[in-house]
Amino acid sequence: MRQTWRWYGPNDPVSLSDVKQAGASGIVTALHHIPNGGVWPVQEIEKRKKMIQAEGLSWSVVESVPVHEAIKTQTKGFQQYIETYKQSIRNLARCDIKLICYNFMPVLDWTRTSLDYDMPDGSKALAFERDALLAFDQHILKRPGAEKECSPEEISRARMFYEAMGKEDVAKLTQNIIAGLPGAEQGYSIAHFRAALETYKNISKTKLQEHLVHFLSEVVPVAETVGVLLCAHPDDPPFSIFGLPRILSTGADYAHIFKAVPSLHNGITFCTGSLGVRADNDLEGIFGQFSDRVHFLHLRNIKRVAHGNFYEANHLEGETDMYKMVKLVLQEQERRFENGRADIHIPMRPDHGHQMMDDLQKETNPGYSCIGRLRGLAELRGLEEGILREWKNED
Ligand code: DNO
Repeated sequence: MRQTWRWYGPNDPVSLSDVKQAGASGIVTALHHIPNGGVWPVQEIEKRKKMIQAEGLSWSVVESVPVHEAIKTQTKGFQQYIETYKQSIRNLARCDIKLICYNFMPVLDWTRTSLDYDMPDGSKALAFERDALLAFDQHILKRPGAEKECSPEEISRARMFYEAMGKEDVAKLTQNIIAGLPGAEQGYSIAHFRAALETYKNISKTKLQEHLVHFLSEVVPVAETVGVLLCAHPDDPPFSIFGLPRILSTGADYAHIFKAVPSLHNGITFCTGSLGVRADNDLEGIFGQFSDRVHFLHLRNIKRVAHGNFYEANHLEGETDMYKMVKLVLQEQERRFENGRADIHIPMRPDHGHQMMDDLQKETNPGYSCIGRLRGLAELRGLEEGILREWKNED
């Protein structure tokens, strides 16, 4: 696997030199200063690329070129935003950057309710608690109809959760959910968030799927022409929140878009953490089904707890059997080698490490502190090495 690391650009408290010391060789980044919907200019891409190369690293994956909300809702100007997206793909290809990750989650990118969940070893993790989300939805946001989507038990649990909160807890939960986690293109105020949810009032799951398929049928041919691989990140969490439709949460969801746009340039960012939240997602099965179009890997782990809650576990712990997963990835790489494919080494990155050790005292991007990911990367690298060495010995 190609060992990569997400870097948020020159303002990231984790420097490129830190990344190099962690042992990664590839950088996963984006031009976060270009507003969503704007073309990524060649000059800006080149500038960032040079900065990365100056440290002896290379820009392996773009995460993400964001998809504008107008494209997801097919509202005013969406066709123009699709054209803009195509131009960014062409510009990236001109700079020889050929792997682009994106997501198609309505309104919010990834969502957590707690960013400092206490682990028994003293480190802090990210977590999602359903009662907290419902308490926010029903009592802070006061979304009309929110209660209709819940069972009476859930309604009373959400009320109890809300009633136990102080003013500061309310502010913190609100901030965690709508202010925008690292990598999210947008943060919201309550009023702004309500308005954004309204734009999905008439968008069913089927409609949103149609919008994604339309987007893909436009951009994938361009990607194919210039040799770019696109890879869709799963919904995180992989179920509906705030009554919004979700269309990339299961194997069946991915099968739908691959059937509609079969090109291998239409691929998947295989995120074991996002997909793993659902007990009904058979990760090894889904990987097997789409292995030839897995262009990028997020190898993190989560632990499911009661009531649809989860926290982010250490990379080798949690629900995903990382040993089996990495073995499947390495088998896929062998297949690619045998088939003469150019993209043999699939880029992978550790993800959402715990905040631990010195990082507990520092201002860090939630999920993206240095030491926790360093641990994750080291564990994954060791696992890969062990599997490969064992295979060699068997020969
Ligand atoms: C969170 C990330 C996501 C991801 C985007 C891809 O840590 O996995 O923000 O980058 O959803 O577009």
